[in-house]
Amino acid sequence: MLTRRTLLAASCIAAVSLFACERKTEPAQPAAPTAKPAPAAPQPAKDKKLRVGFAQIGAESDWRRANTESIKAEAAARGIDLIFSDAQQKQENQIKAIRSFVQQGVDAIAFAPVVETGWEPVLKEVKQAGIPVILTDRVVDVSDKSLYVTFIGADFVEEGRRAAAWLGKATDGKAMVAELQGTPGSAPAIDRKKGFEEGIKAFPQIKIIKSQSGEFTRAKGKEVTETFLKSPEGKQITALYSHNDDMALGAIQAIEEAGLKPGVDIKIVSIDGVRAAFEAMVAGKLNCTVECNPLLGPQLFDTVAAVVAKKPVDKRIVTKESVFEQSQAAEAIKTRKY
Ligand code: GYE
Repeated sequence: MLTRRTLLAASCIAAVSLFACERKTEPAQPAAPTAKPAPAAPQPAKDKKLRVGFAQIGAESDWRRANTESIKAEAAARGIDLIFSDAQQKQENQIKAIRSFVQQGVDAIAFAPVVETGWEPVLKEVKQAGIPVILTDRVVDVSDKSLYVTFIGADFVEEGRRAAAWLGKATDGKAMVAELQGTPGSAPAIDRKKGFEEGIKAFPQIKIIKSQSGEFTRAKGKEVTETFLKSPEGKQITALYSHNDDMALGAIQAIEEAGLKPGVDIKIVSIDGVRAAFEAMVAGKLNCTVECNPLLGPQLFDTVAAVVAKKPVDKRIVTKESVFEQSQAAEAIKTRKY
């Protein structure tokens, strides 16, 4: 016959965490066979394992993979029950995931919105369910700002300005630029374009002569650069501004295949600061990367803890970042964490 203790032990094995296991064994006092089971004592809130739903965009770039890794590792380190969903670049998949988090009654929902618009209906549902929403990496464009608690992420406009400032300095204010944009409608694509255009105003002889989306991926970055180079204006291109490193790495391949020297014939500046970009700088093929930090896990879960504890948090949490040039790459690569 199965004793109560055996049953508890079995449920412990099934339980995901050791923590949950320890809690379940606590009331396992030898009970008289005739005694009614004691009503479960209400668990103090602090003992409850936090459940957080995270709706990720996908795995389009090294940046994104580092971001996912940071979130998963931090949740595991803190004993948080993370329900992670990968939307494969589709807003509708993110919306579905968010709705399923609501059904599962999570304590908080976090997500990186693939595009800026179209979030009101689902965010209203989440608000009605009383679940706090934390945006990471990208922001949403909603008129009612109470639909989310805070947005943790970089200042993309500033990143674009930094790329422009570097290019102005490196080219003596003269360049014919081809631009690789990120995912259409996404906050980083919109803002990095805006910041760069703003920044080059200080250099009247810097002109954007080609601009198209490479969807933040290496493959698309390569493909679009090939068409840039083959176009009638192709020969005039002296610089490439890419909204992320992955597209720049694809562009480097296209430039080499066209018989040109990336980093020399065409100066390249991109954004993110992933390890592969540092390697390309060490090889002399990329000139500059503007850092954008993907390691948002610790900040995200600090914020979740504060929000769940009903402590006030800032509406906007900006991550700190710098700019790396080719000459700094060999040294800086030693301490890169992504
Ligand atoms: O720059 C790009 C990624 O939203 C900041 O998304 C992020 C961007 C990042 O795919 O590589």
